Amino acid sequence: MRKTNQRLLSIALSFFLLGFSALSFSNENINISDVWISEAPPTVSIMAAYARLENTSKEKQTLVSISSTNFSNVELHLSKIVDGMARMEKQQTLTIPANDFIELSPGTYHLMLFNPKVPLKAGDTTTITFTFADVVSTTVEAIVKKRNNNSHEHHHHNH
Ligand SMILES: [Cu+2]
Repeated sequence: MRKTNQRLLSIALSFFLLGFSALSFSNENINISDVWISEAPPTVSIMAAYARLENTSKEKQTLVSISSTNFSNVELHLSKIVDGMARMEKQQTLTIPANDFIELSPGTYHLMLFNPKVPLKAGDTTTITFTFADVVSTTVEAIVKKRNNNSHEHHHHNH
């Protein structure tokens, strides 16, 4: 598990794009930064979002739910290549080891945002609330950006 996380982390880092605006929030346990939503055509009902989740505490922290007032629901997914095919699996929780971080980024962990109430285009912002077990919920601002790499798109994804 640990090894898998390390590999995913390095994949995540290789996708990491510099220059995100510093939209961040921290409490004593969790620091959430670089929260962004990939711009999608207005007809698309699912958007993908990414963030850096850092655990600054001495205990592991587990993300148990995510929500956004602008979307009907939010899921955490993990993209994987299975038999040469890109697939994603819904994750119920995500545990960040003590003093470690997990990057949600194209090709690995990501958030899927369903049914936007207000359409979002590049430059718009909305809020996303992250709830960790035993920690007060954290609401952060997310900015919509154009995706500037060629990783697989999410609108082929069926739910
Ligand atoms: Cu997904």
